[in-house]
Amino acid sequence: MDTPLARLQRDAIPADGSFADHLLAGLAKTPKEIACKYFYDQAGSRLFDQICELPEYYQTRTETMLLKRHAGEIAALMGQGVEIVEFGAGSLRKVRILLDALRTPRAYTPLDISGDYLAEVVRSLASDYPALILRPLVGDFSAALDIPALPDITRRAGFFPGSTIGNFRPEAALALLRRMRAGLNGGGLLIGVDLVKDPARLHAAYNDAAGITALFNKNLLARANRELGADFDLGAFAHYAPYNAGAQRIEMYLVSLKRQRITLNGRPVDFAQGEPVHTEDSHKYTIESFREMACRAGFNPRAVWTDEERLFSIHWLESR
Ligand code: AVI
Repeated sequence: MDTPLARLQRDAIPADGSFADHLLAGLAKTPKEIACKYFYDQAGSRLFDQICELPEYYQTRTETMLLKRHAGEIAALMGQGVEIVEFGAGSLRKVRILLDALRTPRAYTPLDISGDYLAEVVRSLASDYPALILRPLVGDFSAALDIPALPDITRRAGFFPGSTIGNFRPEAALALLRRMRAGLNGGGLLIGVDLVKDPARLHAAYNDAAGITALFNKNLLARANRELGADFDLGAFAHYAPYNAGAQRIEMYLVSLKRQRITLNGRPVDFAQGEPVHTEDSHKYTIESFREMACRAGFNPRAVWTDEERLFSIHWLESR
């Protein structure tokens, strides 16, 4: 029998038409922008999975290696009989490493905006971990994270891998960490954070030779064509992803290669030649700058694990 999906917040699921409204509002701004959460429809999620396998995209394999290498230590810090709350639930492979190392976790609560995705996650875990309480929650972690306690489970540990924290501006990242801390009821947080490094290495990770990141970026326009009957010519926009060393972040844009007018939901939108549309930021931290932000969010940073090249880090933060 399928595990029922509960909603964490009322209105957690975006209303139909919200992509159209947000797109029109974002393209009416100067400079133009499209929120990065719209990358992840089915096609975009598939492209993101391909990104994670790219030779240039060191993040996923480094984080996975670190989780495997330190799984025993992480399990000891999380403790027996814990409920793991995963924010985003996008990385089943990663949570399985934790579940296997913990041996006796009591419950797994994946929180995700996509009910379809959650249903799939739960189906695939239920048979492999029959004793585990699975409690999928449809929710938006940009809203309050008031997660009800499960009967008889007192320990909670958060899991937020993949350096998704980097896709939030520093003030929003701080607010998110604070909300997570509140939602964990005194439990700790295991979080993956991509590190500041040679700009050439960062540049390559977002400008791969196979052009998959470009397709991922342009999927925003392809999605508008599919869902909203827009008429974007994907060949008339360029993927542009420079590293801004001052702000320590990759910035992603779609740049209009010519003066053009497109039609979106029956409305015209004009682009000048060379006009950028901002689509994503991916902030990088030093171990120290991230620990400092975690302190400001009310955590005590404890263990941190990194690889020999210091490409990526995983932090265990305890609630203060
Ligand atoms: C999901 N997030 C952490 C990815 C990143 O690296 O910022 C999204 C991504 N954008 C382009 N490549 C990957």
